[in-house]
Amino acid sequence: MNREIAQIFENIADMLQLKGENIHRYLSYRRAAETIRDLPRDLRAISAEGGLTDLPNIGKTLADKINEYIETGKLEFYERLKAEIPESLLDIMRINGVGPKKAKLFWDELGITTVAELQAAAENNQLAGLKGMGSKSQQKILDGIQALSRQTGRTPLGKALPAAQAILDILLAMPQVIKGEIAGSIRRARPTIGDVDILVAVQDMSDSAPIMQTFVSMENVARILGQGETKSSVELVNGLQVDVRVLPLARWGTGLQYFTGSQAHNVKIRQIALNQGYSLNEHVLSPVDSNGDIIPDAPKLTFETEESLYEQLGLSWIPPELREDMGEIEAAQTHSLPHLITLDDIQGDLHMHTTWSDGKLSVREMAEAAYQRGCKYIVITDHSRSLGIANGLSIERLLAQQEEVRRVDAEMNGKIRVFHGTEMDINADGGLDFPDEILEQLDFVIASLHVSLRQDEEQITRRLLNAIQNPHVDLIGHPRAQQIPHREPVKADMDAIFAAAKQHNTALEINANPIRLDLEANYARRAIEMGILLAINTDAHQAEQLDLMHYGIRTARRGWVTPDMVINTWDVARFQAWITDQT
Ligand code: DGT
Ligand code: CA
Ligand code: CA
Ligand code: ZN
Repeated sequence: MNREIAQIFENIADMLQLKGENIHRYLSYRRAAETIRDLPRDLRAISAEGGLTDLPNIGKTLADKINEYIETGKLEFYERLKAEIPESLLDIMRINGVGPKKAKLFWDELGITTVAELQAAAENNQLAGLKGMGSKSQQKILDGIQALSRQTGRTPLGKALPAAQAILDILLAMPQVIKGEIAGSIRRARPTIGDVDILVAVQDMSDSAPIMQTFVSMENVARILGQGETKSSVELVNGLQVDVRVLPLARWGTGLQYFTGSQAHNVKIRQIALNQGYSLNEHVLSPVDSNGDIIPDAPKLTFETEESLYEQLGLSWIPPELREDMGEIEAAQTHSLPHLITLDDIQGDLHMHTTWSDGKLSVREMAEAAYQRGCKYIVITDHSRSLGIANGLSIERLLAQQEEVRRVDAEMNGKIRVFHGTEMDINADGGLDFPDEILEQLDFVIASLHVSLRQDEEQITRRLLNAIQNPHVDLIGHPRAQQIPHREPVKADMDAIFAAAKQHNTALEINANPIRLDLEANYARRAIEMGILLAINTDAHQAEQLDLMHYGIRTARRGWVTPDMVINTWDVARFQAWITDQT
């Protein structure tokens, strides 16, 4: 109880400071938070004795607030503040080099409410021109964000994968390199990455030295951690560690299998090999005797491909995203692995923003960009009215937008279909941001949580259930509302949510933006096992973000998702029939 209240007072102090309130006002909350944090006794006991106002830094007003929280589990004042100020701004304030004044400046000037948005703005050089800012202070903020993510120790897949690909491309361009692959947790598409593992194959190990020299001489290398014939490691200037391994082509299969992991998967694979009379390491399969000792003169088996290695062990080749010892080995033994979704299966994208709310392109430009990427249909889903910071649409603007969407749909002349929807906020009290008579005029309705994400499990669950049960809501957007790596998922009763989604035929999103990847794989897997439909969407705010779809696909594959369960793999006729059916 003490810790909870101290945290709330701390947040209130930050929010008041952000609002530019009088220093005495917010300091009184901050000092009270400190007092409470250091208290040796539970506030409830002190309150019961009527002793709250005897505590240092706590007067009548704050004592009343403490009592309110003890009695109701809530603080009206705090709830009001949260409705006014996005909580995610507090994370921004806490970045080294930001603070409340700048957080407010970025919010006012650029509508920035999350660390990820701040990072994007800094990377696009949007902060440097603001009042009191410059390119130096902009860089300092980027460093602060970097430091924050280093604290978690893991790098988001969305950062690690492009960095790894750029290095691999440099190596693949070398004449000595026959082929190469990103291995490790990136290949398995974990949402966060410890370090980058890259493998390259050569005809002969004498080709290794120039490859390693090129690798450690890259301009973004901050430190060389090791340089050898088979393995070199560096730390990049952004803090990411990269291991490159060189192996002979003849042993590519065993090497790639081993360094893809996961460790748990490999342990079980080695046991299967042992049961068949072989010892498996990253190089070869070696015949063993009945004691499990390697038979010295027996010929060793090498594998140029993973497929041939798995086949030797009696297994189907296992897609890397499944290699977590979550049942994939048993399924490979009976050759009953699922037929996983691929990027090619995707025909539509059901979640994107335009200049009507916080996107960068017009409806027409979005349609063109999606068409160029091979999309057969899209839904325009701008934010709804209560999300003022994202320039959410009033009912009037929503209806005006519908006319524009209809016009663009006609202009595109069947090359791509353009549907009209909304990404409607699920408000803090659980209410939906548009009334039913408006929703029923839309082709497709997404409902999403954006505010009051730190509510307790019961409140969050009630909000989600309320949206799922509404007959006009087709999809819950990023259901867990996490942001990688800074923001934890909301607390919610996922069993209840899945049961309701099943009952009401409401689909759940896998949001493909690598900051979200939400639903996470394990929940996606449970959802499809229950027969709940999914949609994998980019949530693009600009053209390039339409290219993020593959992250959603990777996440879906980690969740054993097959194409038939994903509504935007359907052709436009089937999709249209489904949304019409949904009322
Ligand atoms: P990370 O880097 O923490 O995101 O996760 P991974 O899976 O990339 O782990 P990493 O970089 O330590 O090693 C890459 C792969 O190499 C790992 O998935 C499995 C394999 N591996 C590394 N060390 C061991 C080990 O001691 N035993 C086994 N069985 N496999 C290992
Ligand atoms: Ca790794
Ligand atoms: Ca590694
Ligand atoms: Zn969105």
